[in-house]
Amino acid sequence: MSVTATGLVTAAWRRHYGVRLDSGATIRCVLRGRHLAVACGDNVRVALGAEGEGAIDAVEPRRTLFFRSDAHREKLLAANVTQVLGIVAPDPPYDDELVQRWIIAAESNDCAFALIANKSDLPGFAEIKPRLDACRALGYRVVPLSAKLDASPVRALVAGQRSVLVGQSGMGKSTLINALVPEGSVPARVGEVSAALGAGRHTTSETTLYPLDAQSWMVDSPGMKAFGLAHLSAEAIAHGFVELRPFHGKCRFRDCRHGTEPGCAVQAAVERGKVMPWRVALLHRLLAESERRARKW
Ligand SMILES: Nc1nc2c(ncn2[C@@H]2O[C@H](COP(=O)(O)OP(=O)(O)OP(=O)(O)O)[C@@H](O)[C@H]2O)c(=O)[nH]1
Ligand SMILES: [Mg+2]
Ligand SMILES: [Zn+2]
Repeated sequence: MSVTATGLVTAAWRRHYGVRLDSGATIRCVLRGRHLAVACGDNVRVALGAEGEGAIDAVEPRRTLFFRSDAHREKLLAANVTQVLGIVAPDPPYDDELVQRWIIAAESNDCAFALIANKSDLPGFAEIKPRLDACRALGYRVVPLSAKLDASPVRALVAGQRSVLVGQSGMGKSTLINALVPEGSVPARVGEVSAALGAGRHTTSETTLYPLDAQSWMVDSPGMKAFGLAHLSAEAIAHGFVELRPFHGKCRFRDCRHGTEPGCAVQAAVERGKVMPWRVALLHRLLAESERRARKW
């Protein structure tokens, strides 16, 4: 008879996992069963092997599951998180569309979202301020800081929370995590931004959970260039637009797509300056993506 234990998934690298058992030891595990999908932050049951390794054979029900997807596959980033933290910086240049997609994914999980604006010590920081304000205007917290010099502005935000940190390569995810983890814990690897590529060389290739204190942890994820929302329904996408929620059911047509339909409450709000036109354009783009996918299936 095999011995079983329970624990928390603290590292995920392809089909290999690190699990911190309730006893305190961390062991390497594989998955038992092709149907299982596991992410950092999952509470799992492990069948212990003779060599100090284990096989994950069951996953506890999750509160949330944060992942991205394209037409072919899903990439799990973290389970049971309470908040999604996006991180951007003036260098390498960052992509606003990615930020928007994190927001929609966070909202679909009923997770809080906040944006960390890193590298405030760089001279180019002032130039990204208008873009940060656009995120603030939607009601999301934006925390400017220099992870390299002082990570304290983010401490109150992560206290008591289970967070996943997402961002393009080179934005400073691992640097920030290293500044937040308690003294003596294993540091995350930090890379040099490759100037030749104008973008960060990918330094972090696995997803790792770092305990911050007894109540809080944070997941460091590999840098991403895209964030597919192929798993979200049209309803979930629309739900992700917080500022459009008050107009739900207020258009003349029940199935209004908030395009050129007469009596559209959303377009009326755009005209009054209450809703940003680029957000409605984003909604249309994401809905079109979702429809193309539905036709394929
Ligand atoms: N000037 C400045 N540089 C920073 C700051 N934070 C991080 N960096 C630098 O940015 C580079 C990338 O940092 P990482 O922490 O490895 O970035 P990452 O987001 O983890 O990158 P991936 O693991 O590739 O996704 C490193 O050279 C850091 O030293 C900051 O606040 N200011
Ligand atoms: Mg990293
Ligand atoms: Zn409408």
